[in-house]
Amino acid sequence: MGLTTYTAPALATETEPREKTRREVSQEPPYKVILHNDDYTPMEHVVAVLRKVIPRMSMRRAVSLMIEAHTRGKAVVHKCHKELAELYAEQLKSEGLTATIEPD
Ligand code: TYC
Repeated sequence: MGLTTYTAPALATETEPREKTRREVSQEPPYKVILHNDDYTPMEHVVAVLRKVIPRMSMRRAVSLMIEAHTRGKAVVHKCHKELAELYAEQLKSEGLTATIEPD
């Protein structure tokens, strides 16, 4: 007979795309945790509290943020979703610091 119909086997690249890989990306709007300066809290206490409250806060970064708040009046110490920002601000305040949150 005539020509044999030849159907190429589907290449891997021609198969149905797999479901999109799901990633752990927050859908929640970011908030800033802001540390404010004051005239009385010892610098060492500010550094210690930052390291106690904010996850993965290095000594170097805590000192730098404390100095920024001390010299400029305030410093953004963390960004995260609103509930967590509220928690960190409350914990900073319960240790005697002044902290607020605001949308990023
Ligand atoms: N200003 C304080 C002092 O001179 C130190 C300080 C720094 C306090 C940062 C609060 O968020 C702050 N002892």
